[in-house]
Amino acid sequence: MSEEVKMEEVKQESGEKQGFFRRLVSGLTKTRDNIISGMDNIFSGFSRIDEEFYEELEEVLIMGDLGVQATDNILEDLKEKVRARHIKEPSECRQLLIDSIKEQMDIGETAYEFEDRTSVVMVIGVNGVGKTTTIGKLAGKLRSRHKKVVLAAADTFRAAAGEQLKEWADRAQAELIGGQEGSDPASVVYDAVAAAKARHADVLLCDTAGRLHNKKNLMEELKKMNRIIDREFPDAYRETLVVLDATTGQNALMQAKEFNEVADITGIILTKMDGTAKGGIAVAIQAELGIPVKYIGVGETIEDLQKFDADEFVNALFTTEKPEE
Ligand SMILES: Nc1nc2c(ncn2[C@@H]2O[C@H](COP(=O)(O)OP(=O)(O)O)[C@@H](O)[C@H]2O)c(=O)[nH]1
Ligand SMILES: [Mg+2]
Repeated sequence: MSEEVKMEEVKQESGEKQGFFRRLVSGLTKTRDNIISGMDNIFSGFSRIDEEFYEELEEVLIMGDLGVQATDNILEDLKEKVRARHIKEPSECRQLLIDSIKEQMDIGETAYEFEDRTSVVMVIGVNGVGKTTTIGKLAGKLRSRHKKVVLAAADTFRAAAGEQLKEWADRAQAELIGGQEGSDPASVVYDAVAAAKARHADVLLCDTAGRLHNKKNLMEELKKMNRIIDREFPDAYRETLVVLDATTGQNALMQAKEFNEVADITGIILTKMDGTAKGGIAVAIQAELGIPVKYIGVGETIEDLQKFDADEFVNALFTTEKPEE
């Protein structure tokens, strides 16, 4: 890669980072207002650290959609730190709490390995969560890094789904492999794998139909698609991402659990983080399932997909700085 291209990438990454923080700060306004005002009331309202103090904190964290599991872990960790460091002032707990949430959210270095390997990415999730949109955004992101991308329109349930993906493919300048409405999604995946191999594509992204109401069907369909990829493309690096709509809060957590039962999920994409009051769900999902949140959607355009950065996320959740927009 030339120096120029490298510089361009670095610039893009750091610009992306600033944008990420700004959008998060504005997107998380409602969540933050709920959590922070609740917390700051506690930090200023209590003169000592006692059971009641912890109980109030617990309530605020659960109300903020962080979930029971994450809240328990965070409070255990906080209590431990308070004990070990002989902390007496409630206000000193603020930073400890932030650190503890960051520790909860930290994901490994390997989370984005697929972006730089020859890989097949299955994208699953219920209807309307943003699968097709996210695939379009992800394709755009990969294309801007000069990756060759093929999209499989394996949601053959509705004709509109294929057309929608076609628009995204054109926008991102990726190749699309589709099938007739009602055709077998596995055969679309088969064709897409053949195309990806023939064109030496870097990444194959598979859009799927979002039917969770019949678990057995869904499981069979996913298995069939996975078998084809295993057989036809054994060397490909594999990724199965579940897309969840952050605005649905605890429902998103339930969906993640159900999909986790039928597929080997390697990551989560949380969409609609712009303007949701339930951003805390990112913490809950990661704590309860141990599956990393890899990207978040913060709007409807091709630029509106960001890598999930736990540090930035927690900072945005607790910042007192006002969004510029
Ligand atoms: N505000 C916002 N809307 C989104 C986001 N991601 C998807 N959407 C919208 O959600 C709706 C459903 O998206 P779609 O990709 O068709 O969902 P699918 O059924 O899972 O494929 C569309 O109107 C998208 O524009 C996001 O991050 N933010
Ligand atoms: Mg779709």
